[in-house]
Amino acid sequence: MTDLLTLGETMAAFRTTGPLRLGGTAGISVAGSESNVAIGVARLGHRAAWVGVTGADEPGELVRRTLRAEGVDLTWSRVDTAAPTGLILFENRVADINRVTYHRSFSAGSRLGPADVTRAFDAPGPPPRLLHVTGITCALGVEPYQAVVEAVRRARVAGSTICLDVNHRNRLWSLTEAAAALRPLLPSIDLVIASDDELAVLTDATDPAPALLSAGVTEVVVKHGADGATSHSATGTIHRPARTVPVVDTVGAGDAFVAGLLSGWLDGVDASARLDRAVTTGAFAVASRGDWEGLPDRAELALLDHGPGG
Ligand code: CKP
Ligand code: MG
Repeated sequence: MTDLLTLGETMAAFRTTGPLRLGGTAGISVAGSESNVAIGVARLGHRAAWVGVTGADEPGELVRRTLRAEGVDLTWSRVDTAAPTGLILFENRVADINRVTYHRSFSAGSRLGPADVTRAFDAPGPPPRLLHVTGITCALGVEPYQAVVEAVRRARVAGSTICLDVNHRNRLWSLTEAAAALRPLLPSIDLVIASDDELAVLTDATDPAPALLSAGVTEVVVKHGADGATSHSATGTIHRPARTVPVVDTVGAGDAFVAGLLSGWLDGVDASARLDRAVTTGAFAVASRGDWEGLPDRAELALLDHGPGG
């Protein structure tokens, strides 16, 4: 049985230590919000599956090999011979500030469509316990958006819990476009995750969390960056401060947070313990270079409480 099913685009990632125009060396890895979450959840011992498309090329092999090595199920992913795997460049400028550039137009990843999702949901066996979708996949084009719509529809019918991370990306679409695409999904969403500034994508209300709860969402989790996170639900509001760690690389921190939160959900712990785990996994990502490389396994979760000496 799959605990968490997610879908999206994963790219080969090049991390430089300075401006690319100066040449030099780059670290090569993979990046993609949804697969970051799948990796985070898999490291914590849950069964995670990623639905996505890669090109028949070396970057695509890197993506597939990395996800497989991290224990992510690729049964419903596929290779498309007609388009290349997308690339993402992280050029380190100063301290933890990166310039991010996508090379993902017409990529294989953007050829994800509803048929990919149908194959996943038609597979024998119980449906996934959780479906996780993000605004990034919706922003990739009509077909990827339809894939998300279909995944949400099928998950609803199957009784899976559905999580939406707004994950707004200005480089991919405008706030208005994001609002038009994501708001119609809301009646089917159980758990919304957004940073403060992303809530306007989902509602025009001056007090967004209560408005989303009245629209039928069960829990709204708002990330405040260095100021922690807040969970809003019918049972009340819970706040957790961020954990204090040295800031090395903030990219991927949102996904790490989501992985911790969803892992807590899969374990059946309460909202307060879910938030504790989310700020902990988020802190691991902030304190390590790379989107997902520093994410903890089960035993490491307590490291920030006790330090390496235990
Ligand atoms: O919101 P986060 O910083 O956690 O997301 C980072 C990911 O998918 C990163 O892996 C990148 O590839 C992306 O978001 C993206 O498409 O921007
Ligand atoms: Mg994010």
